[in-house]
Amino acid sequence: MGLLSSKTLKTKQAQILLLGLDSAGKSTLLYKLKLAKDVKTIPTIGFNVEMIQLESNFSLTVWDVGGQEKMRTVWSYYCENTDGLVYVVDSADKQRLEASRKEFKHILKNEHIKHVPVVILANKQDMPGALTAEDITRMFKVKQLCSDRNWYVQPCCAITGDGLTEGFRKLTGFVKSHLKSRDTLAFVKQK
Ligand SMILES: Nc1nc2c(ncn2[C@@H]2O[C@H](COP(=O)(O)OP(=O)(O)O)[C@@H](O)[C@H]2O)c(=O)[nH]1
Ligand SMILES: [Mg+2]
Repeated sequence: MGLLSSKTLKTKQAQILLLGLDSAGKSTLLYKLKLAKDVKTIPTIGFNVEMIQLESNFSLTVWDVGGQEKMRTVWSYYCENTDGLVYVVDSADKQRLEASRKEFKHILKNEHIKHVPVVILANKQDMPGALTAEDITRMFKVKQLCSDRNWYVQPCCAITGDGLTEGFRKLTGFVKSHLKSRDTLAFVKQK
């Protein structure tokens, strides 16, 4: 009991926002990561929240807010206190890539997530004709839009789980260094 609580105390927690258009695969990948098995998802109403721990002393609380049009208007409210952003793209849905790019660009303008690291998940790589991570990097102008922060574009398939752990490991690394520099800045300001 004592051991358990001291261990829990030492575990750092980061808040992660999981965004992307509806049907991009957010809920599927969250539960794939969490349960490591396929689950049937229903469109997210309100939000799902899950704790993902890839390292012994660091856990991510991942908020899946839902991507339907009416939910997109509230994305910005969730940006406060966010330490990392995961943006999921349906790489095979060419008709909605432009809409996805617009939402991505819009969310990055939010004051609360300035400098917050971003991992884009180029999901549905199993689908024929899916755009590659490189295609999406280029189309979304990620280099340009994310020049003030750490970013990475990870190809993945939420159904099989391919690429998911890699993407979240990358994010964990980014978030750790982001928190460290934020803490240092706060310390310097305090002095
Ligand atoms: N082929 C394929 N289908 C996927 C993948 N990820 C999610 N889906 C499917 O896409 C649909 C929407 O997924 P969901 O997780 O509900 O999307 P959300 O609205 O972003 O939460 C579901 O039918 C999923 O089974 C993937 O990597 N490949
Ligand atoms: Mg969902």
